[in-house]
Amino acid sequence: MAEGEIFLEPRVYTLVYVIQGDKVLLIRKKRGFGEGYYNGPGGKVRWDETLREAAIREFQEELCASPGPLEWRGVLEFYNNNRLEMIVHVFIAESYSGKLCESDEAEPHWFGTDEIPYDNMWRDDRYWFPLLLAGKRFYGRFWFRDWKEIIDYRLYKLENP
Ligand code: 6U4
Repeated sequence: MAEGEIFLEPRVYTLVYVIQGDKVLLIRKKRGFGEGYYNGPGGKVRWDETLREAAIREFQEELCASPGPLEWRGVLEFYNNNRLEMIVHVFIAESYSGKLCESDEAEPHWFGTDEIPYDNMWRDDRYWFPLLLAGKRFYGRFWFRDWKEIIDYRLYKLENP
């Protein structure tokens, strides 16, 4: 098979964090992958939409409201049992419009930036979230075993040239 014909299974996802002063908006996932964990709103990017369109759509589906202008902050690759499974683009917004709701998928919660609930988040978040809060851009690769423990990771800060 020619290289260009290889079909890649990993899917592309988005995550959006609204940061207002020293508060961050997280959701508690009520169902699906990562159920019970706090995370940003987000989900799978469809083939007919851009990353930003997907990030806005998922935010709206999960929280009823719409995010303000999105700033791209980083990309994360997640490997499970040595297979690349997810490529996740992380955005922040300083504002949102509309009224936040609880949906079937998610429950919104605000947290102080010094009280991020890492023990109830994906294991990788404790590594890269501080970079997000510090205003950095980043590229991270995380190798999970059975989606539970992290067996290795690399995290790079992306600096302006
Ligand atoms: P549907 O059922 O189609 O609405 P889908 O669009 O597949 O859901 P969902 O909710 O399964 O999306 O997406 C998973 C979300 O979890 C994405 O936003 C990416 C995020 N995610 C996955 N692994 C993560 C990890 N290790 N750390 C993290 N976020 C992760 O912080």
